[in-house]
This record gives sequence, C-alpha cells and structure tokens, in this order.
Amino acid sequence: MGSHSSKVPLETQILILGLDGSGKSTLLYKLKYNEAVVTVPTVGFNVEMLETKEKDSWHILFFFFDTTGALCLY
Ligand SMILES: Nc1nc2c(ncn2[C@@H]2O[C@H](COP(=O)(O)OP(=O)(O)O)[C@@H](O)[C@H]2O)c(=O)[nH]1
Ligand SMILES: [Mg+2]
Repeated sequence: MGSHSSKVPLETQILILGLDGSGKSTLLYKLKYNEAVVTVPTVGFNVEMLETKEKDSWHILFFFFDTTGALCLY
C-alpha cells in the first residue's frame, strides 16, 4: 500500500477577496510562514503556493490568489 503522499498531488486554487487593508495578505503569510509579516499594498495580485507536508496525509497544493481590494473582475 502506497502512502497518500506518493500520489500525484491534488491542486486547488483559492481566491482571497476583501477590502484594501482588511488583512488578506497578513492572513496568507501567517498561514504560509506562521508569523506576522509586514505587508505592502498589493498591486494586482500575488500568487502563493502552500503545500501539505505531513507524512501519510494527502498531498495538496494550494494556490492562493491574493488580490488588491480594488481588483476589477471583468
Ligand atoms: N490589529 C490588526 N491589524 C491587522 C490584522 N491583520 C492585518 N492587520 C494590519 O492591517 C494592515 C493591512 O493588512 P494587509 O494584510 O496588508 O491587508 P490587505 O490589503 O487586505 O492585504 C497591516 O498594517 C496589518 O499589519 C489583525 O488581525 N489585527
Ligand atoms: Mg494585500
């Protein structure tokens, strides 16, 4: 029996939306680095990848699209 982590990773994309200055980037970097990072206003959007690392757990790649609050979606 192979472990979950030997399988092709699952991938998912997550769009982070909210008003400017509402803490979107702070939340993302807390998730990624487990610390409070000093942020600068996002221009357009950033993409950050997070990956599950625990042995024998599902191997999942999360792609977070961290947007500016003024993002125009059309
Ligand atoms: N007091 C407080 N300030 C926060 C919190 N989250 C973010 N901030 C601050 O709010 C400001 C804007 O955060 P940022 O993550 O850049 O917001 P974004 O524009 O939504 O990405 C920064 O100065 C952060 O330090 C929080 O939970 N509490
Ligand atoms: Mg931001």
